[in-house]
Amino acid sequence: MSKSFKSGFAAIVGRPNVGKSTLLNRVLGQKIAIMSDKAQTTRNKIHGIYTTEQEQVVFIDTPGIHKPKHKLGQMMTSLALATLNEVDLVLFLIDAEQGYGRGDQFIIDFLNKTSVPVFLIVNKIDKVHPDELLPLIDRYRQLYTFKEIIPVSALQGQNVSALMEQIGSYLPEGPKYYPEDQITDHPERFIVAELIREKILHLTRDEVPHAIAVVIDKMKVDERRQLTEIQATIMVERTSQKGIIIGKSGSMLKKIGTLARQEIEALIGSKVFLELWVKVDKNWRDKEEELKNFGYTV
Ligand code: GDP
Ligand code: MG
Ligand code: K
Repeated sequence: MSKSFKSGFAAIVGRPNVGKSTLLNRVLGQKIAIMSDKAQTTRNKIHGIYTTEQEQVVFIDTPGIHKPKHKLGQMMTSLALATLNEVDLVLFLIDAEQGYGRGDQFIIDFLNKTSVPVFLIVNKIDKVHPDELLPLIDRYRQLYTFKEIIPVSALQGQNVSALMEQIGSYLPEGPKYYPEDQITDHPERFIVAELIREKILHLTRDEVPHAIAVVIDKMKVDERRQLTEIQATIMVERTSQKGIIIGKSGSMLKKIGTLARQEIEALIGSKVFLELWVKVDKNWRDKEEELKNFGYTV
């Protein structure tokens, strides 16, 4: 019997130059080194997708968690907070040599507003004497209750496989969001899924919990008809939720589709043919125990 597949989203946060990109490169291999330079997204930016036989981790960046520099700062901050509440795990990276800095407090204030499990990743251990690690870790421990504290060297690779193992143990059961050979995402694809999800959450208010996922099954440009064909599946865990999302004679699904399509068209600058499916998958987010362990109220 094979174990069930686990998957989830991990946000990587930390001050500039602590080694976030280096860690991702290390975890994902060379291929990720050149990331798409496509338009900046207002929300999450996928950095990379790590897939093994048993699990898939989607690493995302949360832009708003850096100290706001511009007028949009406030909005970005609340978006980042929303993001952090939706991921399965936060990896908070620090630089063992630099130690504590003011930027860290900004991030910790953020973390204090969420209930998501957070790992403290003490990076660049190759640059310090082991004796220096404990006092540093103690300092951070006083500021926040981390689920795990893992010293690594992203550059040299020490302890990175142990980190991946720990990440795996915190992932809920879930689907393979992306094909195993895909290590990065078209930003558009991700935003499209997010836009659809946003419409659902908005239109159904509290009737449908956050335990839904939108998976883009197909996104293809039809040159001849000059439009983009998109097929997406909305995954819910109960039949009753499916009913709410479809609505009377399909009215809710139609509303979701129309609103999402308008925004997607504006985003990608092309006409869109959007087909939405709703699928009940009991295993999807069937992990109340785990969520409770993490401090969520279900
Ligand atoms: P980011 O801004 O957080 O994405 O940081 P980067 O990944 O760009 O790393 C900033 C600098 O720190 C680069 O020069 C990296 O080579 C260096 N760096 C990252 N991780 C390590 C590490 O584990 N050990 C050492 N010695 N240097 C590192
Ligand atoms: Mg970077
Ligand atoms: K970054």
